[in-house]
Amino acid sequence: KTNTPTTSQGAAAVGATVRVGLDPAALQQGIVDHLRYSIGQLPALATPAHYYRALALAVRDRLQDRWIRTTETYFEQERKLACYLSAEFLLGPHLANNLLNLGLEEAARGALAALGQDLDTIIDCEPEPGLGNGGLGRLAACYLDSLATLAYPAVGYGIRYEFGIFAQQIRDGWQIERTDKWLHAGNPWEIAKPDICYEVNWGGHTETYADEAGLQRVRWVPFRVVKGLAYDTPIQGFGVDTCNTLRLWSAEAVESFDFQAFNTGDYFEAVEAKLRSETVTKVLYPNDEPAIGKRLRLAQQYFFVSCSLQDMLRILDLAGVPVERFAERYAVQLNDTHPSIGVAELMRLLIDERHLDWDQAWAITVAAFGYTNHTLLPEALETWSLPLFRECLPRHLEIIFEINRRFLDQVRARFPGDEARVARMSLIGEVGDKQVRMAHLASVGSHAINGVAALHTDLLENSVLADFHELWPERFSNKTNGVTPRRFLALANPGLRALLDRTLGTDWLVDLTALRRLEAHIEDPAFRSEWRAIKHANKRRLADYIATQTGVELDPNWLFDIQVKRIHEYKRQHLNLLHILTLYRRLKADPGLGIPPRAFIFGGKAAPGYFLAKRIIKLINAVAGTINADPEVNERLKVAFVPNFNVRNAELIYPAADLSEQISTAGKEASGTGNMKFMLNGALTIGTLDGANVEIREQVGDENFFLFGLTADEVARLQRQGYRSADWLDSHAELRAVLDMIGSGHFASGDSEVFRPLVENLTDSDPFLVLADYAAYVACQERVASAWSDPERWTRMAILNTARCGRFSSDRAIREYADEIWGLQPVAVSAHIA
Ligand code: 6GP
Repeated sequence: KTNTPTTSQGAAAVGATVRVGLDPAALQQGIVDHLRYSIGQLPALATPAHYYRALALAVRDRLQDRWIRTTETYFEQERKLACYLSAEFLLGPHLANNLLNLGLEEAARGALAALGQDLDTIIDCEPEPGLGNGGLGRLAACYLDSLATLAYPAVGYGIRYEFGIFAQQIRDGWQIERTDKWLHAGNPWEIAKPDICYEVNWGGHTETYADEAGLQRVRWVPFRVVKGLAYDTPIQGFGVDTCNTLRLWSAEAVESFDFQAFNTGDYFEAVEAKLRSETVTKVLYPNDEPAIGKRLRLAQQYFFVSCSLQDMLRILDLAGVPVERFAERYAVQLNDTHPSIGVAELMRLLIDERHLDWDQAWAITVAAFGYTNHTLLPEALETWSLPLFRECLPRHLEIIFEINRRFLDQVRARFPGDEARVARMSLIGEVGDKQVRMAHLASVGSHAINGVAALHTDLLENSVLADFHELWPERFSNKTNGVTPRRFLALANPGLRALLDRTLGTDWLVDLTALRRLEAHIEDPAFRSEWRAIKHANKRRLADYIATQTGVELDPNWLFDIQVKRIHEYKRQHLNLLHILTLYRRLKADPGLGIPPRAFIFGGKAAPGYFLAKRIIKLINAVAGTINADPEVNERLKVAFVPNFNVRNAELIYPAADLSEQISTAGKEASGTGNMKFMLNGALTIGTLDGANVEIREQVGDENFFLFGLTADEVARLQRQGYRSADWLDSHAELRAVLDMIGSGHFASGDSEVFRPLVENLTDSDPFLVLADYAAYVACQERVASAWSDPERWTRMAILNTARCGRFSSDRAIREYADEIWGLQPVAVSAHIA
């Protein structure tokens, strides 16, 4: 494969050449036309934002034939389709990615230049579709990119949130949340499909009735009905004609319901009911763990899953395929438990609406669904209180009870007399208030269950889902995460891309293992110096961005030590801080201390209600304020917090890193994907044996990875024995001094209250064993410093990181899902119309 896409001429008409031509002149005409006919803007008054929309529309025109042809091909060829159900898709900006995938970058640059515009400025005008929180949502986006690039027939199904993840501002060191109005100026990438819409019930009760044949059936009489409307976004593969669909559902009130209220004259009640319906897709929940008991969250989950399953059934009907063959035509993947209500919903649709019998419906359901787990944190395992669930989804609760009854019979038959096991495995938790356990529903209803890194799958099989693994070992497998090299290398790091293209050719873009061939150049000093120059330029670019965002000036010659990810205790941004403060104290005591200058860069959002995470952000900023202003240390240490970490600035951050911080408590980070993005861009990792770090280290070699800390087993053992953080304090005077310094108000103008909860959390309980890993971490950072002092050695290690990251392509991961879970074959799409 090459990265030159075929020229597509959807319609044979001459006009189409102008409309969708890929040369700069045709593209320029497209931009001018859209500026005039779609946007209605005088060229003389057009701002870059207008040009952005005009270019986006012109690019969408050029996707359109491929998009339609892809849909048509899938329909004609009657092949299996993967349906990726996810409450989150953290896509990031589309424009640059689509230009790359269509091979249109140079044409766009030329067309805009002819119009007196600069492509990079135009690209920066795109508001980012941030329809996700972090790892799970971004993984879904990488998987869509790989599915299209590898020509797999696939649809992403999700929610068209009107407000995506909040925009983070830093004020006085604290995180402030601002609503993300990403749709404010319209969204040129989506196409509304108002004729693709479904009704979704909510609340009410069920009743039985006899059908024409006299059979007893169940009818759901809802309290409320909401309509779901499809909005489609093209997902263009790289260098191929495949252009898949991301279908997001938006909630709308059902007219007939308004009319009832209008007729009874209650105008305001009617309008309020309409507003209530439409709040379902208003906003993304900004937590990376469930918002306990939030009815609206359950409504969102059920809403998008029901629309998606009804859509699959409609398409099956259109194709004339009997519903009995559902699982031959669809592989439905549950991205964590958020869509797991789908198991009960498909059963309801098949039994109540299509009148299949239970056994047949169940066989179809289990054959169709697969479940990916993304976390072991107990607080992140979704449950719904039984009374709430019954009130919202009465029919589903009946179905879940019946699934459970049959399932527990199976458990009892297999493990007679083991009622403790039955209680542990039940879909209904009875500890305290009764709850529906969504991970159990997903596990029972899926033929395949997977974790997202080798260690995580192992822990899943031996802890959270151990009983299920014992019952059905064949259902379990590992699918280590991956990331797309198109966005996170080609787009994010144009300097490195050019070097790779020149050195290796371009096949690395679709076969990341080709980067192995870089190893042949590692002993070439000219190559290494080119490598360093690229990294230096990337660091300059990030330093400029940070200076404009925060006022902090960083020197690209310093070691860039970066931790970007959601702020969470288990990810241990505070362990990183303890190291910084250790250096700070050492420098204050001995200004001549020989440590290499380092810039510590942080970024990440905290869930708005996560008290300690928000204090960690405040502490990072407070430490930054003190250190950056102190001439005794600021020639060796600087600290910066990049506000509003998102996909766009991530693309500036990963390529600029020398050191990647992956320092979670072992056993807590399911995989991590940021770790892979850093590696791809030649950063070295300092990390624990957690998540995919384990596999990264295997790939790159022990000698090229800075390992420290307790293993998952050691963590578990310590916690079983009763971990006492005080033990670690007593044995370490430097640690004690650092904590005292934080507690004293040294970084808070003498205010000893603001960081007290953080310090007490560590000294009193330390649930994530920060203190236990502190000494090993500081020692490991000394090894980092000494490696850094030898630039040639460091560069060799950096090159090896890029060279050996092939396994972490989302292309590899998607092939594994397709082969081992979905039974999915690629389908070549050709946009040529004869
Ligand atoms: C995340 C995990 O925390 C991260 O380790 C993993 O790389 C990522 O999923 C993709 O698999 N989990 C979530 O974001 C989440 O919300 C429920 O889990």
